[in-house]
Amino acid sequence: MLRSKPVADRPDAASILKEARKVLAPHIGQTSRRAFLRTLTLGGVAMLSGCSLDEDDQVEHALSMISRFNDHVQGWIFDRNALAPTYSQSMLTRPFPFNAFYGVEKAPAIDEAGYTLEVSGLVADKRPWRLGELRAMAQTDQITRHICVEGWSAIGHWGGVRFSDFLMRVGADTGAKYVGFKCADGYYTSIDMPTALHSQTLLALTYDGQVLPREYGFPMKLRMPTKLGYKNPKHIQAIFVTNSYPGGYWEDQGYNWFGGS
Ligand SMILES: Nc1nc2c(c(=O)[nH]1)N[C@H]1C(S)=C(S)[C@@H](COP(=O)(O)O)O[C@H]1N2
Ligand SMILES: [Mo]
Repeated sequence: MLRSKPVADRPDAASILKEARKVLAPHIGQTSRRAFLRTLTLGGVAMLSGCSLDEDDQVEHALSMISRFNDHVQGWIFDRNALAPTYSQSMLTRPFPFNAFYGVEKAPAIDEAGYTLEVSGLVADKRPWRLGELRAMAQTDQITRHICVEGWSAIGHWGGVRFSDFLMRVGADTGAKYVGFKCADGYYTSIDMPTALHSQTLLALTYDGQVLPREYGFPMKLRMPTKLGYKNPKHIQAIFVTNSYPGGYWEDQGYNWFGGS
């Protein structure tokens, strides 16, 4: 049996609760979120997870269980027909902020001539795509708010192909659980199928009416106003449909997987 660590080494109650609140924070209703997080106690964390919280790894385990639980709750209350707010042109944030796990000078410079988008997994048509073929599909655009967990948000204008149109075109199994993304900079993430099919989920090819600039994800990014910033992959190279949980760059480091905003 594991022996408890000396009391001094144990994670303290305040930091466990702080972490638990962080894990639970990406939740939908603002009001219920505040009320729930305010009343969250150590006993509550232990009860949600069935862990006694007297070892670091138990705390980790508890938090990851809460996060998985939170994914289910968010998936369950996600409404495919509820639209995220849209804004007018005059409300655009200028300049739109850049963010990545590296500085802007390191953003990958992708050459359009050599670029193809790979499509794999549970799809009927695995043929790679050229950018021109995506530009030839019906285009739509939207002005929505991007919210980053690092504490900033910005209103931006993205245009491109409705992702549900793309999934239909490649004959995706829309009964599958996940759509995963691999990016040119090594970033990766994955989303739930209901969000993939949401009408505001765009395979974005433009920013503010221009070809998507390098720093915002050329040649394409997935733009979802219903999800936090880290769920929106830039520089997409490969898209796959799967029933095996693909995780993500930040998600594998403890960020909540569903990541609703
Ligand atoms: N390929 C890739 N996509 C990414 C990231 C990244 O580092 N690499 N960072 C994510 C995070 S945390 C944010 S907030 C947004 C930032 O997008 P922006 O540069 O258009 O503001 O991209 C997301 N998608
Ligand atoms: Mo972010």
